[in-house]
Order: sequence, then C-alpha cells, then structure tokens
Amino acid sequence: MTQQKRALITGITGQDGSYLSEFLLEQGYEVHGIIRRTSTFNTDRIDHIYEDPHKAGVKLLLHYGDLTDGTTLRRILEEVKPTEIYNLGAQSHVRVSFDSPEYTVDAVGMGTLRLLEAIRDYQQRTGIQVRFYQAGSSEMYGLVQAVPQNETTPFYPRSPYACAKVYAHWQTVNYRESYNLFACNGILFNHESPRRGETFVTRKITRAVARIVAGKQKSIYMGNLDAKRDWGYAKDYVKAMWLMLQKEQPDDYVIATGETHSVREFLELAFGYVNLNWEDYVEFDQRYLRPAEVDLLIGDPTKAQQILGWKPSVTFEELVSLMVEADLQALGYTSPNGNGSQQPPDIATIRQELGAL
Ligand code: NDP
Ligand code: GDR
Repeated sequence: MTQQKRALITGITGQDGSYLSEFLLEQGYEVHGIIRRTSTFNTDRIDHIYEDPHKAGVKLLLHYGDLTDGTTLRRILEEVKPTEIYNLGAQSHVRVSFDSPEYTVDAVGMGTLRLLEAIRDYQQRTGIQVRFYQAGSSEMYGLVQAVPQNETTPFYPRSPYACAKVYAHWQTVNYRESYNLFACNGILFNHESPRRGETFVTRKITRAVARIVAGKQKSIYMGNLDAKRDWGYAKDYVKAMWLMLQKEQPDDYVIATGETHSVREFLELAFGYVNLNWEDYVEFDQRYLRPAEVDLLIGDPTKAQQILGWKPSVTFEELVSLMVEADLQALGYTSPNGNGSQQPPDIATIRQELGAL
C-alpha cells in the first residue's frame, strides 16, 4: 500500500495557499492548513473546498496557529506528521512592511526559522524526512544588479519584507546543508489571479475597473506607475512549488514568465478591456510610494523549465483579461446606463455597451 501523502501549509488562507490546497487535493493528498484566529472569517478563499471535519475521510483539515508562535508550530507538526511542508505564511505586502517592520520580520524571517527548527528536531527524533518548501520572492533581488534575474543573481533587498525573505532564504539553504533537510527555495516572481489580495496593484486595478464600470467608484489613487514586474498566473506557480518537492535532490528555482511590464501597461490593458482610457480615472497619491522602490524585475525561468519541466501557461494579456472579467462578474455587473441585468453578461456584451456610451 502506498503511504498517504500529507501536506502542511502555512498561509493556507492566502492566494497561493488556496490554489495549492486545491492542487494537492487533486493529487490525492491529505491537506492540513494553519489558520489564524481573526474576529471575522478569513477562510473565503478555501470555503469551497472545506468539509465538515466530523465526517469520515475528510481530506482538508485546519489548525489554529501562527508563525510567531513556535510552540504551536511544533505541536501541529507532531500532530499532523506531514510528509511535505509549504511555508507560504507571511505579512506579504511590501509597502505595509515599511509601516510594520518588526512584525513583518518576525513572521517572515523568524517564522521560517521557527519552522525549520521544529522540522530539524522532528526529523532527528523520528528519522522521518519532511520535505520543506520556502516561499521566496523576486523582491529579494531589489536594486537591479543584473537582468534577467536567475538563481545566481546577487540579492539586494529594499524593504523590511525583502530583507526578511533573504534571511529566510539563507536559513533554508543552511538547514539543507547543515542538517540534511530536504529544503527548497522557490524564488517566485509576482503572480496574480482573481484571488489576489485587493491591495496589491494588479487586483487593485482590476477591481477598480469593475467598480467604475458598475458605477460604484469614480477614480483610483495610485503610486509609482513606472515600476516593472514579471507577472504570471498564480495557479501555474503553485504547481512549481510541488514539482520542486518531487525531485530527488532539493534545490532553489526561479519561477517567472521571462517578460516584464510596467504598472502603466497593466492599467492600459485593464481599462482598455472595457474600452475605457485609464488616464481619465487614475490619480496620484504619494501614500502609495515606497521609501525605496524596486524598479525592474524580470526572471529567467530556464532552470525550472529544464529540471522541473515547468512553464507558464497564461500570457500577460490573458492574465489581465481574466482578472478584469472575474471582478466584473463578481459584481454581477450592472451596466453603467442603469438598465443592465444582475446576471453577469459575457464580455462581448460589456464591451459593446461601454463602447456605445
Ligand atoms: P497572501 O498575502 O495572499 O497570503 C498570506 C498568508 O499568510 C495568509 O494566509 C495569511 O493569513 C498568512 N499569514 C500572515 N501572517 C501570518 C502569521 N504571522 N502566521 C501565519 N500565517 C500568516 O500571500 P500570497 O498567497 O500571495 O503569497 C504566499 C507566499 O508567497 C507569501 O509568503 C509571499 O510572501 C510569497 N510570495 C508571493 C508572491 C506573489 O506574487 N503572490 C511572489 C513571491 C513570494 P490571513 O489570511 O489570516 O491574513
Ligand atoms: P510587489 O507587489 O510590491 O511587487 O510585491 P504590489 O502589487 O504591491 O506592487 C507592484 C508595484 O506596483 C507599484 N504600485 C502600487 N502598488 C500597490 N500595492 N498599490 C498602488 O496603488 C500602487 N501604485 C503603484 C508598487 O510601487 C510596486 O512597484 C508582491 C507581493 O506579493 C510580495 O509578497 C511578493 O514577494 C512580490 O510581489 C514578488
């Protein structure tokens, strides 16, 4: 009989955690997730796969915990006995990390160390090998040293968040080399989806487009439109995390599309999708600037393509379209002239109606 594969995910309620859970459940895994206690529900993104834990054979189970609480992490590890751990939990907003640096570094940097220490002890005591994935970020490259960025490009982090991710990256390498942990770093470039948090730039834009179309918002305040990012589709990226843990040897991989686009280009396409000119709606607010900016990210995914057989399946244009469309549909789109239906119309109809205004 084959052993039941059991995954433990920190950050299961986030964008990536939700897609990864779906993917692992499809692969036959039992999935355990760590969630934080909050005063309002924070499980929206996984509600559709959640099952009553009282039922027999449930495959998705949730545990209260926090990356700032090492004792609980250890207890959950002992209880779940996972074969794979995906460390996706983080205060992941770069701008917010300048406002809350201590907390960000505690959760992102020390949180990873707490988890690695718990795994080291567990592995040494039981002799069971646990495979570990660390959610590294292209933000670690920060100030441009070379482009495109690959696994050997030096890091130059430019925010408390990025500094903490660099720390977590090197601790992961160190635990691999010191204690023979099967630990991989994914260096993932920006990846987006309709489940992206509403304050990240892509989702902020696509949500605003839909709300403007629906007459719920008149304009959108933004920061630096010149920043360039390598944007991919989150669903593609979680598969890469899993592929890394299926290889014989642990290693570090860049996951990216190899293309870069500015925030301005994203605006053009997103507003253009509904036949609007972004310049009529976008206003500047310096609150959205960062004390230090990352100007240009473009990743080289050659290693992942060659060793993992991974490649992105969604183009930049498709990504923008699918995000705008999802936000329009979520609003049950009512046409701006007030005679639309509550049923989401197809996008051709939306374009036609807006074009006629
Ligand atoms: P999200 O911000 O959508 O999700 C973050 C998750 O971490 C949420 O489940 C959140 O819980 C949880 N979390 C926050 N603080 C803590 C804490 N102290 N202890 C435990 N859990 C915590 O991020 P993404 O899904 O977009 O990203 C997943 C990971 O990948 C993150 O580590 C991020 O830094 C990294 N990353 C993301 C990239 C991207 O483009 N999306 C690119 C590169 C790296 P709650 O729901 O309760 O807030
Ligand atoms: P980023 O994503 O910082 O790359 O981190 P974000 O979408 O927040 O910003 C991308 C770029 O857009 C510029 N920008 C704005 N950003 C936001 N959020 N809001 C605005 O109004 C705005 N106007 C312009 C930013 O200055 C920036 O240059 C994301 C996170 O998911 C991290 O956790 C992850 O590690 C990296 O991607 C890879």
